[in-house]
Amino acid sequence: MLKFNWKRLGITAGLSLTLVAAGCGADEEGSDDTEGDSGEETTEEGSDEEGSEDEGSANYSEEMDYTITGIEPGAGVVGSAETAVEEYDSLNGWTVETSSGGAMATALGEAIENEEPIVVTGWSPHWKFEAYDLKYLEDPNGSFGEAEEIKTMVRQGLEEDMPNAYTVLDQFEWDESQMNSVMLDINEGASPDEAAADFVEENQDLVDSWTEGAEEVDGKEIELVYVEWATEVASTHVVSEVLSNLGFDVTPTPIDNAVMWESVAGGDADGMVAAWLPATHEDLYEEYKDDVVDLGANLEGAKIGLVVPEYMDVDSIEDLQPAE
Ligand code: PBE
Repeated sequence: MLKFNWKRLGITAGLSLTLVAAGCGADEEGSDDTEGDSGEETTEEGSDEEGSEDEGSANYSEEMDYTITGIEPGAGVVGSAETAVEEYDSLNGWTVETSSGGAMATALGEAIENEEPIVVTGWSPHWKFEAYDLKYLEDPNGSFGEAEEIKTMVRQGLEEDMPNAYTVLDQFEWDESQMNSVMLDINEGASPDEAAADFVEENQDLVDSWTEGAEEVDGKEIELVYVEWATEVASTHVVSEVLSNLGFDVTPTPIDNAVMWESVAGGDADGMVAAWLPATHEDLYEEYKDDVVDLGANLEGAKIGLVVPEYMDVDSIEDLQPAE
């Protein structure tokens, strides 16, 4: 404790120098920082971190208030993070703060701007890996599973009722870089509809492989459900665009994860392209697998885990420090 205080003192001295050197720039950076629980100390802490690159992970953990920045409570990755908190001694006393995928991305961007430590519940593909230098923390206990795939699930009876939509949903499959290009477009300001339309226009061969054997229809209604995660916004709008071009009247409906599964299983929605398996949505899959039709992977090599900025000197979940 004494050692720690001495270190803080050194950092504070360093900070004064940094502030002198940086002029009013440092003030500006801290002044619009309103997110998070760190309260009145946010500005100081942000600047601390800039002047103390050799700080150990003990200070990181305390600076983060032993908090993992999570997303929606219903997300599989949040459940896995809660499991990790139970399984890892290094996460003893930590909490998983839930919010939304968008709020997580904002918090991550702000932390990076200020070179502050942050641990988020992350997943890939995701534009954040293109936008920032990030790394997954190693997960020796396997709380976050291994490689995941994103699968397509449709309601029972869809094949008979809408064989052409079924064909497209069955054949829809792309890779990480293709999905990333749509996510990045949306992150840079395109609407999901615009980004999807551009992608479809520019990738006609790929799209032809999805629509092969499907015939045009005349305004038949179809509803696809999804959760507003960057990955699912991208995939759902691309598939919706392809179905619209075939003549379907498509409604993409954003809802909660559990409701997404439930509505496809109950036949209220026609399908979804957002099933993360085998680990992320394992519980939901177990609950609904007999009532949905599994059309297989639409993307291979997905992953979930705890993600930190590269500048943090931690490589494994075990490098974090428990709350005392
Ligand atoms: N995700 C993105 C979801 C699946 C897709 C990783 C945030 C989840 O954790 O359930």
